[in-house]
Amino acid sequence: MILHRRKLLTAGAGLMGTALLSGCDKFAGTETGQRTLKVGEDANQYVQRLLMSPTTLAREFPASMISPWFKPNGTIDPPDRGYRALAAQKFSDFKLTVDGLVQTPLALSLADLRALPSRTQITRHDCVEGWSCIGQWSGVPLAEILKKAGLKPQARYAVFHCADTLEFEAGPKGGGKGRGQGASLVRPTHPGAVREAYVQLAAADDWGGPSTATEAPKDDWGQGSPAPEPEPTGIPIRYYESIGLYDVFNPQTILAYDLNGKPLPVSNGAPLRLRVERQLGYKQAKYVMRVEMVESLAGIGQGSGGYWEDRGYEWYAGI
Ligand SMILES: Nc1nc2c(c(=O)[nH]1)N[C@H]1C(S)=C(S)[C@@H](COP(=O)(O)O)O[C@H]1N2
Ligand SMILES: [Mo]
Repeated sequence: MILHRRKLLTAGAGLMGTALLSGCDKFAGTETGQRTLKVGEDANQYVQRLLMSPTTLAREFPASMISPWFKPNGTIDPPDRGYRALAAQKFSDFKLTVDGLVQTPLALSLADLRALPSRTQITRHDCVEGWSCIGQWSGVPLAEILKKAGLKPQARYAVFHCADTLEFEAGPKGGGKGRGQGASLVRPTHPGAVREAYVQLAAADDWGGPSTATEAPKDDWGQGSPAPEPEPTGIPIRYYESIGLYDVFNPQTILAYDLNGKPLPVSNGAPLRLRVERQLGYKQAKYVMRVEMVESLAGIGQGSGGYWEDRGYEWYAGI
């Protein structure tokens, strides 16, 4: 196991060395690019911890190496009504919820977040599907937000609840018709298939509702929505991710609001997305609405710590 991981690290180092990566480059064919399932997870995490201290940073790049275009992947335009209403107002009503095992739950506007200490970093994003992009991210270190909220001693993980629904689970009344059932036909099988699933859903009916919506329906982003939307007969399954305290306190772990010096585009996760730079692309949760501190991941989603983790991907996606 450890030898296997060492090979991976060597492959990764070689990749870094060769690369004057000017655009979004393929790294499919490397073992890192193809690693998807839980194989070797323990060894992976073990070696990471052994070789690197908690504050070891991912490589940062000069501005000259920023990719001209940062390829968006997965959800690129959340159809959820609540999100569209926020986007229509340029996120002026957006509030990041910080709750769970904290002393003081918070609701932070973008202005609040921008007033906190910030960090800017130029890093390489590696998607598990075999492409990389270099981008400059600015945002607030997660540690700063949690300093403000105060952790309770039992807190072990940060869970990031996102705005975008990827599929519907049939609800209690989901036996006959409705999108709850149809959605299972277009359930994405891998991150890049999310867009395709949306196109099929959009063709099927008015999923997401009119984009002209001006009023956000009440939505607590994961605390047990009383009125699931946009699907009335199915339970929306939204993207989520999680990291351990080890990564929570890494200085490069930020909630980013700017990409390449400009407010994050919707396609890259506006208004706020996670950057946890020593892990693969799917950990970089976009459209983050809520950070929940928990003691265990057992009660969240299907219990593996993320939407793709619940479908077989590694929780610790170290690169
Ligand atoms: N909310 C949300 N976050 C997400 C995804 C998604 O579909 N929804 N896709 C993930 C994947 S697989 C990747 S590679 C990156 C893509 O980020 P980008 O669109 O800025 O390139 O976002 C990750 N975070
Ligand atoms: Mo990805």
